[in-house]
Amino acid sequence: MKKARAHFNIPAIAYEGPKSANALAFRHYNPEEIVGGKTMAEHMRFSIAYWHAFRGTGADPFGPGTIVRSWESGKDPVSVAKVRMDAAFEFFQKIRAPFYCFHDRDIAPEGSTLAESNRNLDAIVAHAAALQKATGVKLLWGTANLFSNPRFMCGAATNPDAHVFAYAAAQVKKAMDVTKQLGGENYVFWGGREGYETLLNTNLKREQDHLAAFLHMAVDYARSINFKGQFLIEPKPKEPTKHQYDFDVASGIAFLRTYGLEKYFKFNIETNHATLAGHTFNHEIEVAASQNMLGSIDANAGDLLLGWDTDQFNTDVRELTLAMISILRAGGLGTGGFNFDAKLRRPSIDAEDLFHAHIGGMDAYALAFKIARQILAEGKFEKFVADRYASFDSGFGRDIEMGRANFRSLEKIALGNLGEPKPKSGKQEYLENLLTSYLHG
Ligand code: XLS
Ligand code: NI
Ligand code: NI
Repeated sequence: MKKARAHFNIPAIAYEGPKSANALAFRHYNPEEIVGGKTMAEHMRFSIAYWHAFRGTGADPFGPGTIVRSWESGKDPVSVAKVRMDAAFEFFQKIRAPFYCFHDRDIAPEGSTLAESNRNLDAIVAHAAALQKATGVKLLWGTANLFSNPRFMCGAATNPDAHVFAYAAAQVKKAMDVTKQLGGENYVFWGGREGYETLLNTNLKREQDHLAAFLHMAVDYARSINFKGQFLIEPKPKEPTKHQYDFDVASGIAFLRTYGLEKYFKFNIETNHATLAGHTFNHEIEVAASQNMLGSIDANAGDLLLGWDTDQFNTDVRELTLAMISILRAGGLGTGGFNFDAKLRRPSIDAEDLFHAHIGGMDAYALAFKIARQILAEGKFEKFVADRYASFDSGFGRDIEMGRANFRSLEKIALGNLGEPKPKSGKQEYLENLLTSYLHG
């Protein structure tokens, strides 16, 4: 492949350490640094979200895009998409991200028929394969956009029209083919419009049955093409629809179990979706990890004062440290990674802002990772929690956990000579201060 011209007037980002005053350098993320026998790049598995970084325009419901990119020109949509992809891979390399993620329609323009869309996709996927080979950047996950086109206004797999269901099936089939072709390590299902606006026009039971049938077909198809990537459900409670079926991790688990799908899926947890569901990021990670279903992370943040998916870059080291503790305790993300499903604010129109945004996110995650490792190595919180449940380690507590106790045996104990249970402090304030001491000394 001939050497493409540079689209960014910015050199590759270097690690310069916490004292660096260079805003275009990493202060905490050193991709080559070895921690616990692996490089930081291998631990973090950072990924760039194509849709935000390379299709984001700054548009919002009150006005059109503000962001104009120098590479957005060409004689036809497919050639524009190729140049855009050249710029994207230049960015992936310069920001030192080993992975990227996409929706089918992010990378290639939709045609006037499905067959034409597939042809466009094939042309761009060939280009992506060559760029992946030339740069070493890999595909963390692929997915299908089943929410932008008006045909999906009432859902894809949960659409009341079987024709739309069939169209969505064909689109996911193709998206899985290209994800496999590009060596994608996971495949994501985010049900953007798999929900409802009003129950007045909705058969909730039938829609959930249809969604399950769709996911079973996806599992069967993956098997038939020998696609080994991990399937991930990305829960979100609302937006764009008022109620989405994959509301949060807990309802996702219940859904998967109800329909016999739990063996095939893990969760892609997005910070801002957790908070929209009324949970913390950490909560969603713990719920998934508790069932061995923690798959990957869509790394972003919401705004405390806004009730929608603002998809901001997360620089809250405290929140990320808590998340990292749970992730590390669960044994990491496996084939998953930290994908920056985050976008620039509307007035952040410079190409350089893409760098500032991702540097901030990567540094915050790297710092949180290191603090979390130290916290786990010292084990103070672990010990506190273990002690708190110690009464279940022996005696009748152990019998309860082992299924050897029942109401009669426990009544005998409660009526015996133990007296009243003795209240013990939960020590939340002490623990919060301990966390602060790790964060700020
Ligand atoms: C939207 C979702 C979406 C998924 C991929 O809120 O986060 O971007 O990550 O379809
Ligand atoms: Ni997401
Ligand atoms: Ni989102």
